[in-house]
Amino acid sequence: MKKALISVSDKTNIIDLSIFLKSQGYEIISTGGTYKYLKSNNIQVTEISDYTHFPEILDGRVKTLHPTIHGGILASRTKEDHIQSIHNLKIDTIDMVVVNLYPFFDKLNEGLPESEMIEFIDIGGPAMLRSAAKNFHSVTVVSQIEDYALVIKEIKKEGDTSQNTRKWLAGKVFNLTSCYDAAIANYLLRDDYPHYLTTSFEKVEDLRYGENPHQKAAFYIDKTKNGAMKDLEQLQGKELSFNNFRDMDMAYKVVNEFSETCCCAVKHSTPCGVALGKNSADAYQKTFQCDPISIFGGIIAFNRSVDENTARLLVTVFLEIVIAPSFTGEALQILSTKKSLRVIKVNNSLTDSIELVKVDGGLLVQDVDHATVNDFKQVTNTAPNQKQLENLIFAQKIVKHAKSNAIVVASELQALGIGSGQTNRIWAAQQAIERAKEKRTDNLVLASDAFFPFRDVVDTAAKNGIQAIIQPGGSLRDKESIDACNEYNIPMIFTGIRHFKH
Ligand code: 93A
Repeated sequence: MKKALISVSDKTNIIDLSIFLKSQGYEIISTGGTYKYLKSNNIQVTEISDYTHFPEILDGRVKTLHPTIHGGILASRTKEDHIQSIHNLKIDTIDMVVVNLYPFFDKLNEGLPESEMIEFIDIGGPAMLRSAAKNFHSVTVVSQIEDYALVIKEIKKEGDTSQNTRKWLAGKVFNLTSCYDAAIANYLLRDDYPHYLTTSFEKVEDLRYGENPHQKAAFYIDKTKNGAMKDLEQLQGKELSFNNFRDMDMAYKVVNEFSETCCCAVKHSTPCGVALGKNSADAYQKTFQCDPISIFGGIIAFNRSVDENTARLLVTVFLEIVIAPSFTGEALQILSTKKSLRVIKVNNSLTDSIELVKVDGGLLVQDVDHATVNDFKQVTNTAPNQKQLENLIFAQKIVKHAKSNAIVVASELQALGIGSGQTNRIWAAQQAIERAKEKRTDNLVLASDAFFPFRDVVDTAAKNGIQAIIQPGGSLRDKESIDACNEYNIPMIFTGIRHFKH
């Protein structure tokens, strides 16, 4: 008689699977809770303690950790001596293991005390899953509810699961258990060792392709916590691509720098327009003006609801994505006229405290650049006035998100020129100033992601009417730049915080 061991925390659909297995002649063995549940649903089932002749002990901490169970799962059906050994010990082979682990992942966001969290660390479940997965040549292992249907379908059709399916299910087990262990490790180390990272990501979907069509790609989510990109709701439009995810992430991070109403346009992972406004429509218009060319096919993010007026403006341009925390009904109706436009609602705030950079054969881990300027030093004879100061801080928050070397020129809480990704600072400054001046020439301020190695940026800024400068400072030649500012009577402030982004 074939045997299935069923031990599930989440009992969803387990009745259907059990009824099916019974109809196929399986004997079902179950742990306490699962046993009671199946029994109360009139399914004939053997209790684990009757099967092992050993009671569940330590409040269930030890229920399936028994040689009768693991011997029955792990014995190789093709090895004579394995079969002889278990026969001598009166151990029967187990053909299927259906386990759904203690819900450690789900409990992570409930803020339980550590003593309670520890009880959600499943030991026996992963042990059975791993045993069964190792022996996938002979054993079917089911670790996810969504796979019940596949198993039922194959057994119905062929009398058993196929070798390919068993291998796939086994692979998924090790993906799950490594993820599960990583979540536990990250939980225990979270406060004192935040960089002692164990990755705990689960693949949620294959993407059509990666950065380019010949590159395969997929999207993974962090199993250990919530996050903005993890909790997206696509309200309309084409499937999200690899580049879409990256750009959305960046655009959403920019608008989240501000408590005021903000809009950001991103193209090729680079902000090409950012502005604060009286409302979303106003912020969008100002964002659009920064670079009416690059915004074509761009990603637009808001930190406020998108309303009817904003939607009317958005549909006049070809855009890839609009992402926002909410949309009014009227806005959605207007946006729906653009069939392929992806409209994305974000249901979660940004949560990451660390970020990862893959290098060949390794991984770099660092804190997210959450630094904000709340302390700055006036280094010139004159200080920026209040309006200049507001614009300097605005520009400085944007320059943080532009690839280095980066310079942002802004006015009226609107980015007018974003020079980024340049290998020397003066080029970035020239780009930013040139673009800004196409739009306006008064009240311009300039922000730099890193210090000025020479006075050339100040000279160029002065020539082009820049009225105030913000930068980290820290160069050996800071004095040259400060002297230059004083010559031109341009107020400059130092933040002491560099924002390289590579
Ligand atoms: O406490 S355990 O780590 N020790 C075990 O021996 C064991 N065996 C199965 N947890 C164990 N399980 C888990 O119990 C399973 O992974 C499943 O999540 C749960 C099902 O328990 P019940 O059937 O009593 O509801």
